[in-house]
Amino acid sequence: MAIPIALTIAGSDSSAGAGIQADLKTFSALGVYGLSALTSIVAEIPGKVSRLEPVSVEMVREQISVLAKHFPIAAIKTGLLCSAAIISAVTKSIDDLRRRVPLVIDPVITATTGDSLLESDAIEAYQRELFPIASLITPNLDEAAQLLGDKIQDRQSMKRAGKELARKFKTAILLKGGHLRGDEAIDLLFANGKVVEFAAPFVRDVATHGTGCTYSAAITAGLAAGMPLPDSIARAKKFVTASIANRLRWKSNTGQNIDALNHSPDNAGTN
Ligand code: PXL
Repeated sequence: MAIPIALTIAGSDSSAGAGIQADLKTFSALGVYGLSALTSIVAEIPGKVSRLEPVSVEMVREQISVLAKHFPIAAIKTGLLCSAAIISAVTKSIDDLRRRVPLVIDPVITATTGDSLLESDAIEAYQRELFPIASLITPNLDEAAQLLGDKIQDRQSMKRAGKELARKFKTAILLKGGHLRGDEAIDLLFANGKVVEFAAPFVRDVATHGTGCTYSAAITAGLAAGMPLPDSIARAKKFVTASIANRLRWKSNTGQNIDALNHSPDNAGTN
C-alpha cells in the first residue's frame, strides 16, 4: 500500500513547535506524507511572537492549486489562516478536493502566548465560508468562547457550547477542554447528535506551544489513512499527550529553560 498523503494549509512557526513544522513532523511520525501550503511566516520563539507576515493570496492559491492537480491527497487540515482574504482564497481553492476528502479545521485565533494571530474580520469569514465545508472543527475553550460570545467555565457549559457549534455549522466539533485545568484534559466530540469523551492525564507546568496544531494534524493523519473519526481522535490524543510528557528540554543562550513538544514516532504507540 502506498503511503497516504495529507495537506496542511497553515503558517510557519520559526521555533518549529507549532504551525506547518508541527504538522509535517506529526504526519511523518504517523506514517503519512505531508504536503504544505504556507499562509504566513511567524518569527517567534517559545513565549514570544515577534513578527508575522502573511503570504500573498495569489501565492496561497498557487501552492494549493499545483498540489491538488498533482498529488492524490487523502485529507486536508487548516491551521493559521491570518486574514479574511486568505480564508476566502483557501475555501475556493479546496472546493473540489474537500468534496472527496475530509477537511479538519483548527480555528487558530490566538497563540499560546495570547498574541492575536488573526485579523478581526477573519472570524466572520471563517464562520461564513470555511466552517460550513468542514468535516471537523477543533476549537479550544477560548476559541469556542470567541465564536459563541459566551464564557465556558465548566463541563456543563462545554456541553452546551459544543452542541451549539455543531448545530450552527452542521459539522462535527471537537471541543478541547485542556484549558479547564483539572487532573484530566477532557475533550468532547459532538458528531451525529452524540457526545463522545476523550480523556488523558493533564500534564502540569509545561511551557510548550503547538499542542493544538499537533493534535489536529494527528487527527488528519488518521483520516488520511482511512481511520474512522473517533479512532483518529483517540490515537491523536495519545500522541499529543506523549509529545508533551516526553518533551524536549534545553537551556537558552541566556540560561532560561526551553521546552518543546517531541514529535517523535515513538509517541505514536503501537497503532
Ligand atoms: O499554536 C498556534 C499557532 C499556529 N500556527 C502558527 C503559530 C502558532 C503559535 O505560535 O506560530 C504558525
